[in-house]
Amino acid sequence: MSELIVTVAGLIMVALIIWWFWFSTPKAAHAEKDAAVEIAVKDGTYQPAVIEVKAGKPLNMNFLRHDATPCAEQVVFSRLGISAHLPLGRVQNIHLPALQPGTYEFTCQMGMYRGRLIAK
Ligand SMILES: [Cu+2]
Repeated sequence: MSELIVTVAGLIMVALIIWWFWFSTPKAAHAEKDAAVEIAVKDGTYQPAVIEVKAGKPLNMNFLRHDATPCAEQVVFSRLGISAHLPLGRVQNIHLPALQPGTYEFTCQMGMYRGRLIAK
């Protein structure tokens, strides 16, 4: 009987985890026209992590790093060959050239923090 309870509890846990992941998929934020994209580096994530931007227009991003971990120190746009140091608690502006339509990932050096620009 107790084994059954453990099994059922386990299944409920799994269902909750799946539900949580399903409903917590980040929705794409939209960059305001001509405004910089504001990104908070917080709690192990970039917030927002998915941003829709206009293709064919240069773009400014403002990163504000809250996480003290050295892991968050650097942001890398590998496809663009751009990287920047993010000072703790101070906004770091990053200028990006006009993007071709497509997806551009940005990550910390180790790829633990992950974000995505979707240029349309
Ligand atoms: Cu990292």
